[in-house]
This record gives sequence, structure tokens and C-alpha cells, in this order.
Amino acid sequence: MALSIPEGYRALDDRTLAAYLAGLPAIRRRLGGDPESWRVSEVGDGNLNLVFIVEGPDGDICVKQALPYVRLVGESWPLDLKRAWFEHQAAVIQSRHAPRQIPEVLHYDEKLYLFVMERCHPHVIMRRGMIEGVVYPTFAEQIAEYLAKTLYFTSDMALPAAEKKEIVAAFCGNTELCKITEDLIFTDPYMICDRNRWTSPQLDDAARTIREDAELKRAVSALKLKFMSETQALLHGDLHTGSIMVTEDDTKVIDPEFAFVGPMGFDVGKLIGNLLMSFFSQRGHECRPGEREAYRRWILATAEQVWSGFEKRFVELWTSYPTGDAYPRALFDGSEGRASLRIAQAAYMRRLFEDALGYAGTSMIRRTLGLAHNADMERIADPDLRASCERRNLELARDLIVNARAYPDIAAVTARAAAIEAA
Ligand code: SR1
Ligand code: MG
Repeated sequence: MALSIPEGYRALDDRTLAAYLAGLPAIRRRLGGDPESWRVSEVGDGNLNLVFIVEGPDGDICVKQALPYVRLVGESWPLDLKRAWFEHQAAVIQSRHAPRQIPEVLHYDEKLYLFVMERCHPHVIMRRGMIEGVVYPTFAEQIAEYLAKTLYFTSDMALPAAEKKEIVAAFCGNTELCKITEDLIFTDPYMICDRNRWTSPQLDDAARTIREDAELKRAVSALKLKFMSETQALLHGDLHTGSIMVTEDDTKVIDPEFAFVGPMGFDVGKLIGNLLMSFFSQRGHECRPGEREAYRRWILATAEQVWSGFEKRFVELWTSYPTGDAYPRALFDGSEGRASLRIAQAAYMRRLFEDALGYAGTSMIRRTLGLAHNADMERIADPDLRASCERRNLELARDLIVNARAYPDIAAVTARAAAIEAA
């Protein structure tokens, strides 16, 4: 299919970006000095876009521009530039609810499908830090707060119906990005597909077993349907450890270009799935062997705290701000009403937990057998070692999808991960 390039759009490079930014007075002031003195570097290592860091004598910024195709694949896979608008809108909405966790948006250009934001510095992409074995002590609490606030405050429990429907309508056009998820996560890995790949022939049999697993395919299809049809809250839509930048005491969430209104368990589960993948990859990163065991324990504790912190804060917000049209305040008045609401909340959170486990599992499978992989596993040079890590990952993933109901709590999930790793 030919690329469709709207009038006024051009992809920028190091040189043309500096000239463009020089025409934006507020950005020019922030960077300081002459545009010729600015250092521009393209640092994008994601699957879709251009990302630039621009450093001037007085400050620095990050610029993200959508390309009219999937960067990972090339021009043969055209992709709607409008994703930049959805990303920018999602960042604006989410920063109202969780301002500490979202980089400040400084400028948006609707013709270039580009936006300028605060550079998160000295933050690093969390996935890279985890490959190095770095502990992030404040991460779990901050990301749980981000998840609880962004999801609760865009849900029907917090919003009047008309406002909620406006958000659904605003994001319903992000269809091409949703389609990527529908295909790459919920469909491709479960059939023969040209886009699939795995990094060693040692996984051929595991891939075949998954393709032949009818029970698994039914459960994944149910999760796909929920992804396509439930409008619970505004999601980030691609919340993995490559979409999070961290320091020891700060957490920033980036890249919400897959944002749409969908099932909350997708955001929570994708993140937990990526933590579990990192856990299973650790035996392949023995650069500091004595410390890896402790690091594995930290990852599992973090996965537990992400879920339990999210659950606790979400219920607190629901109890304190019952401002939406769902579960109307008038029906849950007085001590009996409050007790009844607690029963409803527990049932809701249980469903959300099971959804999250299913989505965690689908994320772990797609990053092993689908098109887009994780550096956590890909950086393991020895193919036998890598395959043994990936097999463990697939084993837990399948169980989370098919047997989500059998897990009483998040501790049971991490216990199962530890048992699979020890076997
Ligand atoms: C073709 S895009 C592949 C993947 O990159 C993003 O991180 C999303 O997860 C998407 O599925
Ligand atoms: Mg991304």
C-alpha cells in the first residue's frame, strides 16, 4: 500500500529540526543560545517513531514525531500519523490526574504530527535498567498511583456519563493502533503468520504447541473481545517497561500513542507481564551473579506491590470520589450502603485482577513468539540459555491466561513464577 502523506507533513532530521525549533519562541528561550549551538540527536529505539533529544546552553527538550509507517518494518507498513494527536491528548488528560508521572507537554504541531516535551533526565528506560539489575525503590508505589488515578478518574465511577462518552468518542479513531494490538498480541502468535518470529529454533516446538492449544486460543479470544468492546477507562494502551523512564526516586510514563478507552486490566496486566518477563530473563544476565537472586526477589516483590498498591488506591479513590454515574452515590448511602459498596468493589476488583492476569500472559507470549520482542530476552547471547528463559516465560503465561480464576491473589502468581524458575 502506498504511503499517504498529508500536505504540510515532512519527517524532520537533526538539521531541519533545529531550524523548526528556532521558530518557536518559548522553546528557543528554554534551550537558550543560538540554534547553531544546539546539540540534536535522534535517539528513537522504539518500533514506530522518531525521537530527538535537543540540548542547548540553558536547557534541553525531547521531540517526538510520528512517521507515516511502522519504523520497525519500514514503508511497506503504512501507519496513521494521527497517533501523534492521540498520544498528545492522552498525555494532556493523564497529566491532569497524575501530573508527577507524565512529562510536561510543551508544544504540539498538528501538521508535522510532532510534539515537544520535557526531557526526562537523568531517567533511563526502565527495561534497560532492569537488564543491568538496577533496583528502583519507589517505582511500585508511583506506578500504582499512576494506574489508579489515570484509570479511576477516566472511568464511569468517576465521570458523569456524558463526559465519559466524550472521551470514548475522542479516542475511538485510534483504530490503526488498536488493530496492531488486536493482531500482534491476540491473533498472530496463535497461528502461522509471516510477522511472527522467535529467536532460536529451540522454540519451534513451543510455538507449535501454542498454535495447537484450543483452550488457550479460546481464552485469548475472550480477552481480545474484551479489549475490543469494553470501554472501562482511558488506557495508556502500551504500558510496558520500555514505556517507563525511571530514576531511583522518580517514575515517568511515556509513549501513550496506543491510548484508547478499553479494559483497565490491559494496562495493569501488560505491565505485570513485562515485569515477569524480566524476572525470567535474569538467569541470562549474570553480570553480577551474586546479586541476581536478590534482584529476582525484588522483581517479584515489585510485581506484587504494583497490583496491591493499584488495588488499594483504586478502591480508596472510588470510595472518596464516587462522582460518576455508575454505582450512583444515592444507592450506597449510610452504613448499609457503604457495606454494600464494599461488596461491589471487591467483586469488581476480582474481575479486574483476572483480566490483568490474562493480559499479562498475552503480553508474555506475544513478546516471545510475535513480531515485537523484548531486549530482556533478546540480549541473552547463548541461544540455549535464552530458549530456556523463554520456555519458562511461556509456561507461566499460558497458565495466567487459562487459569486466571485459580489464582487467589498476586502472591500466588509470584509463587508460581518462582516455582517455574526453580524447576
Ligand atoms: C508494529 S508495533 C509493535 C509493538 O510496538 C509497540 O511497543 C506496541 O507494543 C506494538 O504492539
Ligand atoms: Mg511505545
